[in-house]
Amino acid sequence: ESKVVEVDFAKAKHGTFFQQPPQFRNPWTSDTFATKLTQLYLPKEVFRPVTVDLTRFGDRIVSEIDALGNECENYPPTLTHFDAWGNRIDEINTCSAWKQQKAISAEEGVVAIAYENAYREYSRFYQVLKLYLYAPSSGLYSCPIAMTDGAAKCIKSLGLTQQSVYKNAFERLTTRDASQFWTSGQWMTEKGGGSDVANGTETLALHDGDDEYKLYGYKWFSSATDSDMTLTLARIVDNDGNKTAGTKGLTMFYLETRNEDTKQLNNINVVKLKNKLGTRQLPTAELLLDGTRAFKMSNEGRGVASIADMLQITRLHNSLSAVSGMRRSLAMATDYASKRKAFGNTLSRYPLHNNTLAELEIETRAAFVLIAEMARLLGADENKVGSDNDKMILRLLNPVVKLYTAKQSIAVASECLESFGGQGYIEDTGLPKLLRDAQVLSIWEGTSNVLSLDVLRVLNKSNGEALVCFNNVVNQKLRKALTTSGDLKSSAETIADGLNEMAKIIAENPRLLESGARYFAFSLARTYAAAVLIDLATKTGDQDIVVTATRWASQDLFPFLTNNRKGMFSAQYAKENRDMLYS
Ligand code: UCC
Ligand code: FAD
Repeated sequence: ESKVVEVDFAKAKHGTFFQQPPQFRNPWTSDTFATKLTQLYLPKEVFRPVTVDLTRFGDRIVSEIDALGNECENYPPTLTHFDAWGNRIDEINTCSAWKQQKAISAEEGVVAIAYENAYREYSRFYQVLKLYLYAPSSGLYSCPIAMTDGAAKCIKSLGLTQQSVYKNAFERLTTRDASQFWTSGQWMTEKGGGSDVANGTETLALHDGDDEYKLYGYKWFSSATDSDMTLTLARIVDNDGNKTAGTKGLTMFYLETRNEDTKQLNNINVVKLKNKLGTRQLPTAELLLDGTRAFKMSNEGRGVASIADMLQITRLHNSLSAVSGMRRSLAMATDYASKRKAFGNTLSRYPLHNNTLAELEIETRAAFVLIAEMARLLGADENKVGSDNDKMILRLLNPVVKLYTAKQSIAVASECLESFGGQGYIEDTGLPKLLRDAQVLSIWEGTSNVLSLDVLRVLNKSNGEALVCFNNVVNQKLRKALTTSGDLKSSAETIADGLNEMAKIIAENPRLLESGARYFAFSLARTYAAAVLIDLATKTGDQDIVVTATRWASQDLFPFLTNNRKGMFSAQYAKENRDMLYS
């Protein structure tokens, strides 16, 4: 007689094992490194109210905002060209979660904080922290927020906050009142070139009285096209039909996307929505401007130089988004490692797995240091408490930090996905979008190479003074460590020697920078982060920071020197490249 044996799959349809998913915790209180560093950067009387707000906001992100962010991913925007009666309407339809993100951004003051300036030179730091928590849960609403902040900064820099149309725009961009809040676009890229804007811009501006113009052109990439206004570039045509080529022919314009009374689009055709690898939450469109009413905002021919104020801000937002993406991916990966078992143990018990994650942790910490420094320097500059050195470093580090953090965020997101095994590749875990959305960060707002060339622009414009200033500032941060002993001292010596060698090589042969610009920028990013970490480690003696500093500084901090030794920036190498690639 056969015995009935109960086996696990006898009745179950899906097996009996269910993996505990990673848990998303308050991104502020769970981020021990960010909270520790913030206490070192902010005076106590500022830290206290800021951490109260960030703790509350962190809870709101977990309980409410993150789900809205996922909804934005799951319900991407669509475009309706015609209504039922054949009228051209070009309506961009966004989900309700996207609209709620707009209201949340206003209420939480993610732009306003910087302009209310309640904590003076620390206000930018506070704003950057808030955005750092918000970005990965914002469903890419962080993108319009970046451009909104950039537009407000532009209006302020040009001294226009009290004037005509700009007064209303500035108040709306920086308000906390959701019913009044406006977002801005940034329409720079045309088909002929997004990097070389000066030669790529075909859009023409015809004078229409006073500062008013009508714009005709085709904007090839315009994100968050549901924005209320935008800043853009165009070439003014004079009464004889003449226009100036290149940078000198470009002027910056302000325009509102809809007519205030009729709510009709401002002679803008939304030709199509882009079909993108990531950032699917975000309506990115091709736009035809067909007599769009606009106001000349910059002096004639100063378009690129004027919109650079916007770039300074949007590139900072890009950097903080990169770092927050790294932190979010890693937070999920470490939580998962403590739950997922393989070969009898949780992953967190395997030194090999931990080595992999710890490298990402060090990378993320160094990247956080870079954005903390950017926030500190920008706040100081805006409140006129920074030195001339600070101003120079702010300008130099802006492209450096953007390009470096963007690149690292892609690598970190990719490795974190792998740490989930197959689940990292599965859409409804929400993980793949972390990689998709990271990939854009090194493309928009200037690609890695174009930003490396911007670093050279800073050196050239300052006659090399920027590099001297950089070396001085870094050496200053190393001073204390150089008087101690042990790992921190030897790291400091390596950096000081490397900086000298790099400066000498460049002085002898500046042309090496033409092909070495990217590795040069990487070297600046790595050494700057190392110097700040070493400085903090020596000043505080905090073991966690000492370990971070020592590990960070033990990698190749000078890829420019390493690759120069290989002859990578030589004419011979360049010729071999051409033969290899295009033969
Ligand atoms: O991608 C975009 C939006 C994406 C969505 C928003 C995401 C926000 C982050 C979200 C996070 C989730 S908008 C498109 C962005 N496009 C770019 O970034 C363009 C990339 N290309 C460049 O950056 C190029 O280097 C150009 C366009 C700036 C090069 O133009 P030119 O005309 O060839 O450059 P010039 O002749 O060297 O510079 C003209 C003037 C000079 O000033 P003056 O005349 O006083 O000597 C430069 O010093 O502009 C000044 N200038 C700058 N000033 C040029 N770049 C800068 C700068 N970065 N800062 C200050
Ligand atoms: P190109 O300029 O053609 O560059 C191609 C490659 O050549 C790049 O790798 C670049 O690094 C390299 N390169 C170019 N010049 C040099 C050089 N001198 N030396 C070495 N390498 C070089 N733009 C807007 O204006 N507004 C927006 O809202 C906006 N939203 C976007 C949203 C998304 C999702 C994307 C993907 C792009 C968006 N862009 C937007 C456009 C973006 O800013 C441009 O794509 C970007 O600046 C690069 O320009 P390009 O595409 O013309 O590339």
